Amino acid sequence: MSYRQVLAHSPLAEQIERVVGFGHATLTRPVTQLLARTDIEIIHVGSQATYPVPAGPNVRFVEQTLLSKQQTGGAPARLGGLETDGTDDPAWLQAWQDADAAATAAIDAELDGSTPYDLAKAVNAAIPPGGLLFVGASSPIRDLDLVARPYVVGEKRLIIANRGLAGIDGTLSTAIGAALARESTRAIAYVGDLTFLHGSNGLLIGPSEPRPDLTIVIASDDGGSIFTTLEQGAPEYAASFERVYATPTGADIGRLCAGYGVPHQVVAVADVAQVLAEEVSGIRVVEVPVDRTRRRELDARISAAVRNELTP
Ligand SMILES: Cc1ncc(C[n+]2csc(CCOP(=O)(O)OP(=O)(O)O)c2C)c(N)n1
Ligand SMILES: [Mg+2]
Repeated sequence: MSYRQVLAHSPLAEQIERVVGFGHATLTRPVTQLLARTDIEIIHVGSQATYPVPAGPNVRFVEQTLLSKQQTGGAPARLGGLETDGTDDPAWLQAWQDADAAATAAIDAELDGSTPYDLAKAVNAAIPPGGLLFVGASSPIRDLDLVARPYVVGEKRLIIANRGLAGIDGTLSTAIGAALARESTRAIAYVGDLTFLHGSNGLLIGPSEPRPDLTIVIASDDGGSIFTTLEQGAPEYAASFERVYATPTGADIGRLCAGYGVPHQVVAVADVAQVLAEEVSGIRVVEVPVDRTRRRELDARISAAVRNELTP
């Protein structure tokens, strides 16, 4: 969903009067910036520990347990202001849905079928009802967040990630454990190359241990692409960027997989959908080369296109 682009570029954002938040929102800056505002009412189900910025006096924390009580039919609790007065204005929801549709179309028009966002779209579309998607930190989860299309409610896909402090460690082991617990031949782990390399020893599974059916999709750009989109990716730091932030490894992922006896193939973004539609037995690795050098420019183009589309 393009909500982060809509929040950043639509005049609708200025009309927000109240925010009700759940969970620990750390994924995108427009959301963090919204939660840092002090001129609107904010209700957060949780505490400062799950609030991504120091809460201002306009933030009210509500305990999760108060909500559960009401769901289970216990004594009606005052939910710290979560109640609404009167009926909702349907035009408000419609305006956001229209903005999302316009932004999504503008984003799609910037994608040429080979970008990391095209890969995220293919992964998103490959999860069938009942399937599992485990998403790695860094760019994959943000790319997916931007281009994922809503699924039909009730179809019960499980999409999970390790968040916490967004570590790239232990990701493969978590994904393998999750796939063991939720059997499906369409279990997919979608991770960056450094995330894969960091946790690659999770591929070492003893001969008498169970192995899940799991496809590990690697967005393979030889380094950390997320940093190209942040402050340190600015042209003035280019001289030290590769060594300090991108940290390319030159690792041969195919040979690494061979050492673990795990099948590996290199697949172009355009062919990912077809490969992910295959029935899978055991663990396999699908390495998808993507370009990180044009990512900063691509993100700038996407933002400009959405701004252009949503600015009256
Ligand atoms: C354990 C750990 N070490 C270091 C980091 C800092 N870090 C955040 S993103 C990232 C790069 C990840 O690269 P990759 O998995 O290839 O994803 P990309 O952004 O390239 O798609 C690093 C090193 C971290 N999050 N966790
Ligand atoms: Mg990478």
